[in-house]
Amino acid sequence: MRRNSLPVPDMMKKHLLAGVLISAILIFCVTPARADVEFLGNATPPSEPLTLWYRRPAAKWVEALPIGNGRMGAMVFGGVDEEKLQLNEDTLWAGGPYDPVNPEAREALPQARQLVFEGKYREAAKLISAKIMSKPLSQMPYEPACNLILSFPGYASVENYRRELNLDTATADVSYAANGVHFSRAIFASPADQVIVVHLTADKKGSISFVARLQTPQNASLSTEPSGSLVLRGVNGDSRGIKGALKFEVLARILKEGGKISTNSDSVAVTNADSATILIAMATSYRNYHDVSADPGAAIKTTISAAAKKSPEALLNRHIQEHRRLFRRVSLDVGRTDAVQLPTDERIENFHNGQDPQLAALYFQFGRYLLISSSHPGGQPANLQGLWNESMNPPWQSKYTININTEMNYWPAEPCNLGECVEPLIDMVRDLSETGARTAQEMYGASGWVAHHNTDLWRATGPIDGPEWGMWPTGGAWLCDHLWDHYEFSGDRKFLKEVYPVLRGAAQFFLDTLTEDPTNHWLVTNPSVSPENQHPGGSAVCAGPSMDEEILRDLFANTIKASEILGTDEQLRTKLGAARARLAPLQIGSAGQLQEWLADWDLQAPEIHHRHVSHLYALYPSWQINTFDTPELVAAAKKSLEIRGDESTGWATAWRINLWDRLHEGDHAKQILDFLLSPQRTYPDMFDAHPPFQIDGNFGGAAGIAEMLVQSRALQTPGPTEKHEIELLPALPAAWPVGSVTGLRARGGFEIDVAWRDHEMTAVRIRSVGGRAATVRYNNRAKEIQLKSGDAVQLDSQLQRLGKQ
Ligand code: FUC
Repeated sequence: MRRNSLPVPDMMKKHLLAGVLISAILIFCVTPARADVEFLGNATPPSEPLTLWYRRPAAKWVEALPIGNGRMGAMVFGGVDEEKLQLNEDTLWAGGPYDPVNPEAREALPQARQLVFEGKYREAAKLISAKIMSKPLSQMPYEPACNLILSFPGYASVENYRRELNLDTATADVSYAANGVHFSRAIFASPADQVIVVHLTADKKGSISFVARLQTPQNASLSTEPSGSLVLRGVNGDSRGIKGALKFEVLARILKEGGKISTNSDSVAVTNADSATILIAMATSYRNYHDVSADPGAAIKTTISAAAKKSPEALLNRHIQEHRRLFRRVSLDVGRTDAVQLPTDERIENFHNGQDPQLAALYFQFGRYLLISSSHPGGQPANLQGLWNESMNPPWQSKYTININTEMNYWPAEPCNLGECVEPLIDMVRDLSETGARTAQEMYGASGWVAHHNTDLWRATGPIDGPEWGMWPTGGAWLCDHLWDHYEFSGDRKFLKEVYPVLRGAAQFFLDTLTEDPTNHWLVTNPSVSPENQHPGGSAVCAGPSMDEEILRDLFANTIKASEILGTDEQLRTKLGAARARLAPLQIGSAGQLQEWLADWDLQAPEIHHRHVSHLYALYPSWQINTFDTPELVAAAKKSLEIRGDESTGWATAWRINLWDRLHEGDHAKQILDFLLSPQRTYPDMFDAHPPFQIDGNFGGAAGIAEMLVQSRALQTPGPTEKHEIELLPALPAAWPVGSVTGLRARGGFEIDVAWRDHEMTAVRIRSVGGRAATVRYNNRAKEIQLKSGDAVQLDSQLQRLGKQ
């Protein structure tokens, strides 16, 4: 991979010396070399309670604050001598279009299957390693674009410094006073105008001076434009033999009121301005996974010119309006104490004291904020770090790990009323159904499509990393849950019709590849793994791990249901029904646990506390195990959870919260949430510590809080009829005796506001979005409701009607 090279274009060379001299003088004038700034006085806490805030600039990346418009993101450090915005663009990944399928795979598969069925797992893994794994063995990393650095005149001391991220306005603000002048910085990534805006103001005219530069680890060249713009043009990195095929461009235009602006070869200086605004736009040549012919320069020039015509206030207003359209749909109140007056890092340190319920609400809304900021229609889905990554070689390439992590990213989306934010994921699944059809054909000789345990910008679908991780054919099938759920939560039949071929293709692959297990004659996946968990046979490679059978039970049921609703594919429906009946059933093992594998291996596996709890997919996110219909399996799932333990990596901890919610054990779930929100699993900027940073824990944690308050499911009744159930406060923790939530969504297309006091529900308002019927449950009571789309009903604690609205 090429890094740290900043070739200087020829035309610039002759101006270089002069440029360096001017730049040195400017930097010297406005940035005296200074060690530490002294921070005096205590800023007052922000008035908006949904704010993360701090008394010092960020010293580390996981202290910086994330902003994003779904496509472009920045981590804002908020320094006094120097502001740093670490910038990302969501299509800037290494490599170019590629097909990783191993041409030897298809021939080797029957032998691998045979070895697995004979119990020769190590030999199977060896063969898979040699002949079946993809080439290259890894996928492409997500990469940073550059840093914007603003060097300010130094100060020996500043007063009342405050750095914050207001979740309601989606702005990062910095303010302080120095030499009697009060300075403010507002930074936001606008989805409305497709620019990142840095707006610098002071309460005394002529006080704004700084030098702006861009720095990058990419192979790129920097230039400036006399109008006061910084321009970075580069190409993405190569990786694992796949050549970088993307061009990218960053444009930062600096505008000021009053004072002077001067430009040299690699920086722009503003001196003694009254205010200044920096507009940043970024783009790559990526059009889609097989087309990299877009013109990034043309696109961003137009964007910046349009934004420059608007005042900073207008840009801010348009940004806030678009953000609030989504953000304000849901409110959560679980109590508030004086702890809200403290900076966020101190609150995280103290959370274990149990005196700060509002921090859980802040964490919940931060999860929603992160999803809005990292997954906007038209952009890429949220990856392992959402949108925010500073490294050319991030952990797990910051890609899409689809054996849990990407799915978890989207767990809060539908219940937390952010259905639009799922669109990038749906688009990705559509792409995967194309690339995965090639993989299905070339690798397995099968119809339909398949994706293994990871994918990247190029929608690679082959098995990677090694058999223990990658030999898992069920990633695409699991992603299909999110397509079905998007329908369930909205009732949008047009959408269902559009994505039905994707569901059908995923199911068809398994009709072609499921194999009869010689002992029980069940239809099983082979070769596969129970994600990343070794069994006692010396490998993770196996046949029919419980998770696969569970995912396929849902995929087949949802495809059957969709075909019934759409009145199509009757024959396929029959085939799917027959295959579904022959999948391996859920089994209870000798310790009373839910079996993770076909054999009762759980207690002999090398890592009984393993972070993945794949077999518990049946309890959450699926509803195959639930407190209403399957009491024995509920007990078995609980036993498995107890064996696994509560504390794990970030996302694995978050999964456990949702699982205990489904067991209706809110106090247990809350105890795990307390661990997730401790400094061991939450960084000062509230990013989830896997560790290192991985965003799935944030999203899984937010989903876990929603699931304490409202749960909903679709009953799989045969035929085109649809039946739904909504449970109110199913796992309310005792620690939150009073509270309310508004705007949560339920399957069947409902919007729910619910309030409680003394641990009891006081009232619920249910508004229909999809016009379907549902059973509402609270405690042991149930009530049938049937509302027209747009109508609402209010019920009391006895589920008696309070009046129609
Ligand atoms: C899976 C997990 C790891 C990590 C990685 C990105 O492999 O087992 O914990 O989250 O994905």
